[in-house]
Amino acid sequence: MRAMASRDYGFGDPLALATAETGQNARILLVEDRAITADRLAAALAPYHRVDVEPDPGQALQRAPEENYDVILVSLNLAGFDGLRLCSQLRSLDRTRNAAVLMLAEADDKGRILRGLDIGVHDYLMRPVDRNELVARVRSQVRRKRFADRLRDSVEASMALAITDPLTGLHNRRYLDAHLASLFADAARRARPLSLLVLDLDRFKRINDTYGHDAGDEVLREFATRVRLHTRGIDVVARFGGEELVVVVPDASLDGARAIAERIRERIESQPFAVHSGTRTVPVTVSIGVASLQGADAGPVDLLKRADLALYRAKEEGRNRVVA
Ligand code: GH3
Ligand code: MG
Ligand code: MG
Ligand code: MG
Repeated sequence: MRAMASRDYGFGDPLALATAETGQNARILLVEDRAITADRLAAALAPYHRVDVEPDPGQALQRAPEENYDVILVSLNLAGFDGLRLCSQLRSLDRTRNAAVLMLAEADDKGRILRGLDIGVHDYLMRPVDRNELVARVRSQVRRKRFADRLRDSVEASMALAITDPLTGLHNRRYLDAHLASLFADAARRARPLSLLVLDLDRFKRINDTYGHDAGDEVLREFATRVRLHTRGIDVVARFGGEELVVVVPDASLDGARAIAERIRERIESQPFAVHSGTRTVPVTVSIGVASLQGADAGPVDLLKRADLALYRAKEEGRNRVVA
């Protein structure tokens, strides 16, 4: 049975926001195998929420991770099944652990109620369930859950910001520093090669001086796009400094990495970069230093140092080239 709430208001609708604020219009799963009770509880919640009823605990466990419920009400007294076990599974599954779980209990369930609260079940209701109390307790859980969802979203967003370069959208140096060591350890453990490219635009200062700083920014963004286009998903591309990128290439030998670097160098040189919103183009070239993991390397810092030395030689030898 599915009882629909009043109206399905669109996102951004002030009325929808108002109902969200008051902890209403939530998605609720009621796991109850007594049909009369299930109907009565669903009817009490239906004016405010979207309610699904599921009498079978096995089905409930399959359904819950797919449907993203806000609140799951679980009867502790299902025929031949301990509802507490379902509560515990819902609390531990990745896809359901953010839902609020409430137990429907009877007077002699005191022990299981305490165990339930102990494993993180949010609240409980005693039978016979009072309609007003049901509505109030569900609303308070919806409010708490929405607050927790918002908090989690904003924490995730600021974590993403902390490791992203705002101009290019690439990973920043902080991310590279944090991940290079683990990529290094991973390669050593699997006895696989690991290579690193340091890319630095040639005479970039001149581009800034000639076309302006904004045009320089446009060139940097396009530089990042092209490098990403010519690397794989598992390669880590990071903005290391001003006009300097680092690419970490797992599983690539020195020869393989040199070939990747040469392809990137060629893709930068062959197609002039659009600046001033596409009204003119600028020729750009890049120099690239390449180094690969060697038994003698003490750590990622050595690898970076060798790639940087190779880059220095590429500049010395006339720029627009790859040195490995
Ligand atoms: P080389 O071939 O030796 O690398 O010469 P270069 O001019 O590229 O090297 P240099 O390191 O002297 O200049 C790098 C310039 O990059 C200087 C700095 O103003 C510019 N730069 C650094 N970050 C940014 C940025 O975010 N935007 C723009 N537009 N320019 C930047
Ligand atoms: Mg420089
Ligand atoms: Mg440069
Ligand atoms: Mg530089």
